Amino acid sequence: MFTVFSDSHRLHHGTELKDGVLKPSFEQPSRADTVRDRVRHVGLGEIIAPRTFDRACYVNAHSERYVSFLETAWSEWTATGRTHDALPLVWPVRDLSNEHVPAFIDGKLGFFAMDAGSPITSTTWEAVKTSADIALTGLSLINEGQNSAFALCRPPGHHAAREYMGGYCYLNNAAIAAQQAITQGAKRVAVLDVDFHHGNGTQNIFYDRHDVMFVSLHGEPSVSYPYYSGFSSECGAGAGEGFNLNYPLPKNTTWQRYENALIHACRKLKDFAPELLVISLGVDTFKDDPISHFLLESHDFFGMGEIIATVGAPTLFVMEGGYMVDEIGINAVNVLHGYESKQH
Ligand code: OKP
Ligand code: ZN
Repeated sequence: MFTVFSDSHRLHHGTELKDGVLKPSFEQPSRADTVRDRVRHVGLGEIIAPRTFDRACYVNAHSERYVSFLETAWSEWTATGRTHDALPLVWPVRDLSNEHVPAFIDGKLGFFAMDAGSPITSTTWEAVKTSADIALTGLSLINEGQNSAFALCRPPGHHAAREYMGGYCYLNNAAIAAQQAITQGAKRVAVLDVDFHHGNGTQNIFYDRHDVMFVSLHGEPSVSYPYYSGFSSECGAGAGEGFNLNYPLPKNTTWQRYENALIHACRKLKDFAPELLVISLGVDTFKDDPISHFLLESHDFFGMGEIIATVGAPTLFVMEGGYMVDEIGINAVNVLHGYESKQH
């Protein structure tokens, strides 16, 4: 399997509030390098650089005004004399107005963000754009005849919705690739999200769509980030009703329980018969992940890949979360090896 990777991810490294103190984010540059090193070490396949894509590919999944915000946020922030990471501090919750986009950057930051977890620095946009291009390049490989590809994206994307960033995410790499496949003529595309956290952004982008099915396994929102989405009652809207499927699972979920849910999810996906399957591949379901609450072991990730293969569709793996432990490389590549073990 080809891996698409770029050193440009290192252009993004920011801060986050931890227990009320601003510290380096859990979402560190070393993450992607650790996974790349593992890909090399086991000889998964060639590692190639991303191609560049038109801005229109991002605007297909996000709104024009949101992409413009991401492009200019840093210069608007520094024009006010500030030099540290741009972070939102106020949000238009419930009865406050969502009608007017503020003109001032501090208002825009809250308007276009779900939390303070996605800092913007001078070089964030360059890294973000390249991360989306990595996913789009992975899709191109599949269009050119590969059965699967690994888009080693960083920063991740699945919390980024049509009009907001959050949870370390800016552009939704998986959604941009899924939408690009539809734009190119695919009739049915599915996104399966196995990151510990609910992919609220991907759900948001495709919620009213019947051509893109979204399925997610994640920590129960009542006790796990992002707290306000990922409930099993969220089934899609309008024409999209029945094409959004959530599997919230309790804290301390082990492989046995996870496997049952995943087999169920993959049967639903197989029934949908997608022409392309996009996997939001977070490996923060690992037992030692510092911000998550499942108990998967490294070898369980091989089983995850085997089950994903039962959907029987060309598969684009898009890297999402997985933090701070060396095993993220082993775990991500175990999924890919598990998948490949079922191909002939
Ligand atoms: C991104 B991805 C932990 C705070 C959690 C945001 C988590 C984003 C996860 N103390 N903040 O889905 O892995
Ligand atoms: Zn996650």
